[in-house]
Amino acid sequence: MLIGLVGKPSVGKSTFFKAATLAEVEIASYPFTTIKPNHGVGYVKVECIEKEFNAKCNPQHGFCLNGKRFVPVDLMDVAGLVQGASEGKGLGNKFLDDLRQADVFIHIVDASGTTDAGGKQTSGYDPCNDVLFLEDELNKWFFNIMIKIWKGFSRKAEQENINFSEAVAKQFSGLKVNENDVKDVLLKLNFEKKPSQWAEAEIMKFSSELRKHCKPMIIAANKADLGNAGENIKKLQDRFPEYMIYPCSADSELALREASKAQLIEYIPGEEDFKIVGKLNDKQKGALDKMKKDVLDVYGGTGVQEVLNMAVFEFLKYVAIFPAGATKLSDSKGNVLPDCFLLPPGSTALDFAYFLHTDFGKNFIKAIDARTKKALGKAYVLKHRDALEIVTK
Ligand SMILES: Nc1nc2c(ncn2[C@@H]2O[C@H](COP(=O)(O)OP(=O)(O)OP(=O)(O)O)[C@@H](O)[C@H]2O)c(=O)[nH]1
Ligand SMILES: [Mg+2]
Repeated sequence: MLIGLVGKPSVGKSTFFKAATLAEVEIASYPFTTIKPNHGVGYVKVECIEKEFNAKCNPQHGFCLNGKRFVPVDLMDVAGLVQGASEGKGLGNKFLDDLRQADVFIHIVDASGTTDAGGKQTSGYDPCNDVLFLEDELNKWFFNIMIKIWKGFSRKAEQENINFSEAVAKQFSGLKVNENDVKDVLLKLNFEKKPSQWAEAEIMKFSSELRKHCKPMIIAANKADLGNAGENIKKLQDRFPEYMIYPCSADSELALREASKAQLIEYIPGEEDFKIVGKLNDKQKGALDKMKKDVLDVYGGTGVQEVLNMAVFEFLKYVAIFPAGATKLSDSKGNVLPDCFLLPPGSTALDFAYFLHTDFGKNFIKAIDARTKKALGKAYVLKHRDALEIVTK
């Protein structure tokens, strides 16, 4: 699973990325601070199952704080996109290319309205424009890739009687397009003409729908700590009811995580409060008080963790699964509940076995629910926070 952070310049993509990963990346108030993409590991937060088993887990990936398990997800922060990027404006197509492998986008917008379309400082900018332009650019990006080869490609598929959805998926596999995505889109559009007869408008419609399907997007309304953000967030939510829109303050999350790393405060990402444990000077104390009053008390958290969780669990509907022996929770090295994995919705016990190891899949006999000790067949559909043992031949 790869989450791409996208948006126009200076909205706080790198700040969000740094807050989520604590990787050292450049952050600045001028546009195009980021040029080369940043890759890092962030975490989604899951209620750990350790308590139910009266145990203390030792995660081998991620970590567990106060019963909250943080499960790794890959994040990518790219250069800012500007209008016309698909035609080469700004930094052009290069970083659209960087986004090819993303499964989902978090579109970071500046909800405070203090950056213009090019990422320069301004006031009173309507963040609704950001949503419209980004959709447009992403759609054109898919369209430009399709249009180049469409005539020849569609004619060949028809002449040779090749399954069209499969052919499109193959051709665009670099964009993580799969056959079912194409089938769903074709069904939805229900065009009468054969693909080789489609006019540009139809190819555009098809490209846009496919983009929406393959690169779905949620919106992080960032800089929620600043002046007009509250009003703008409401405006965004009213104007775009089809989107999940969540307020956040990446800057606050970064400050809290850094203060926590420096052992000045105890803070669990995503919580609405923190505890002072170190010696703070007046400036640090003032900054933390302000954050508490302007962000945590208003929004119930900084929103960064919530946005990541929303993308993975509410939007993509992934489930977190703990491999766990029915009689023993630890692995061969004595690590208790060492792993927690994210699987796509609808995954079965057999999918989970294959996910763990091809041999587990091939030799699958049954799964056992570690809570109830009940046996589950290969078609069992995994539920969020299941704890399962796979029994093999
Ligand atoms: N007040 C406030 N400022 C923020 C927030 N997030 C980011 N900023 C500031 O916004 C400016 C731009 O942040 P970056 O993270 O560099 O933005 P970016 O989207 O990565 O920009 P490019 O790499 O140029 O596309 C910096 O001055 C940040 O400190 C926030 O939540 N609140
Ligand atoms: Mg950046």
